[in-house]
Amino acid sequence: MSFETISVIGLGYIGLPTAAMFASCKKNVIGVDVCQKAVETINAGKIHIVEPELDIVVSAAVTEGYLKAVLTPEPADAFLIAVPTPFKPYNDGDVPEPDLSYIESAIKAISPVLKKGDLVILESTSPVGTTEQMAEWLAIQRPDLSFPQQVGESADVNLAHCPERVLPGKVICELVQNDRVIGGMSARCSERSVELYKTFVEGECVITNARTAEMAKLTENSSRDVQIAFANELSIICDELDINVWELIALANRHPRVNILQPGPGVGGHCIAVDPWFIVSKTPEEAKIIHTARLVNDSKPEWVINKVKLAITDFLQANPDKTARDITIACYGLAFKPDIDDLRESPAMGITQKIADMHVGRTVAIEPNIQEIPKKLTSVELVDVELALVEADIQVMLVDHKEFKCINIKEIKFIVDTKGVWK
Ligand code: SAJ
Repeated sequence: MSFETISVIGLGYIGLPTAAMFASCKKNVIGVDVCQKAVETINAGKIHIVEPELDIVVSAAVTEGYLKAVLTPEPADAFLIAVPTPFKPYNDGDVPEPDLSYIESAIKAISPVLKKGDLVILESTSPVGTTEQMAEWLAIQRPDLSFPQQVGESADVNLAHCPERVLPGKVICELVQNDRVIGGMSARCSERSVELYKTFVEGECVITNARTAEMAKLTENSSRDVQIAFANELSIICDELDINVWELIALANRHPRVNILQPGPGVGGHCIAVDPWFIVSKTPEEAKIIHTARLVNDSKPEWVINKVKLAITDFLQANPDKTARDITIACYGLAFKPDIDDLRESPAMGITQKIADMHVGRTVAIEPNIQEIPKKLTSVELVDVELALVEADIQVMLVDHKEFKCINIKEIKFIVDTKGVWK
């Protein structure tokens, strides 16, 4: 059975590009989102998120009539679920627990329009066991249909987990070129999912089971988190031992089998700082390194703030005629990583706000990728590099944007450089 109509539930950073890619291959795509504004924006051929090239693909898909957005699901041959999997509210020090309520709502929303022969794919990053849970929810909603956990290969509806793995900023290119992990609940579920993705995926579609596919995605991001934690721990050790950590890592990486990542002010974004907790919350006794890496990376912003406090003390010792009120602190970069405008879950944002809260003098931020200071950042002015270099007494490097790499800081004495840009 071929896929003529494809529905994508959740039109965010992953769902919208995925919907647009199917539509660009002349499939009829029905995008579903609970946000009326997003639906209207997409139907006008525009986009509500920032991602290079996405505007062109969406505009063409809507104009040619292959993509439409709606609030309520309509019948389709395949449903891809790309909704958020955040944490439930938790207290400091507790292990965050995943909140699957968006997936449950999506399942309940598609249930009435589901029919024999349909394929349902979970794309959202999810704890191990979620695809099986999804199958149970569907079976409760639609007792008239059969599912793989009940009858295996002969199920009326096929189910699979196929995690997205694209890098924000390179989504369109990576959607096409990356290999895909396809975890079907039966061999038939996997085969049909491969057939669907082969519409636009040029990478290899590698088949496994649903649980392994879920764990594969969590493992990829946990691996990166653990490696960044190693680099962050090295940066703290080297600071103590008066060693330049960037020189050290460059030297160690000359070994043919060593590849250490880069330290920074902490780990941001929606994925790497989140997904490892899905492993830790399932297997708290066993996931020791993964848990510790999270704690190491989460504690780095506090370490940076302490460095800024030391820089203030050093400045006042060197300038006894001045008080803290006279000091201007410049924070370079607010985004969660270089050369993007995405401020979500950014350690640089948190650090800048904490500096502004603790410091009695002026705090300025330099972020070449945004036009105005975000509303949630209070008592911080947005300035350009030139002004910061002239007026600030302490320079705090938080994000290695390309614009910052050519700054000449030879004359500047009071620096906290978390990215090794001014090493
Ligand atoms: N970071 C460092 N040091 C490094 C590399 C990164 O401190 O050497 C920091 C960044 O500054 C940033 C954070 O880590 O704050 C995350 O950035 P990232 O570029 O590592 O990853 P994301 O969150 O943009 O995207 C990741 C990707 N996963 C991997 O590279 C394993 C992407 O492929 C996933 O699709 C995405 O998570 C996701 O959706 O899960």
